[in-house]
Amino acid sequence: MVVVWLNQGKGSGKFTRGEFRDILRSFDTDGDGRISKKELEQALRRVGLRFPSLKVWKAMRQISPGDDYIRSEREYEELIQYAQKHWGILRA
Ligand SMILES: [Ca+2]
Repeated sequence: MVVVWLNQGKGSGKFTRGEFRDILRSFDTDGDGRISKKELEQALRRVGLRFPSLKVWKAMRQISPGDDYIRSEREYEELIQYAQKHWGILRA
């Protein structure tokens, strides 16, 4: 599955919202159902974004201030919207 989304991403450089969500899920490497800052950083690096740690810091400051995790459905949704607006990796 990971190979599939990487190939899709390489074609256009962009993902659908559903694909991006799958990417996030696949980077929940410790399987605790939450995306930590470190896991998110690895995901962004893997899709080829520059300065992933800075991007994660800025995103988390807005989405979940004072917390190190994306954990609720609302936060997932906000992260996807944030990625669409700021990172240019999602199809419109
Ligand atoms: Ca996790």
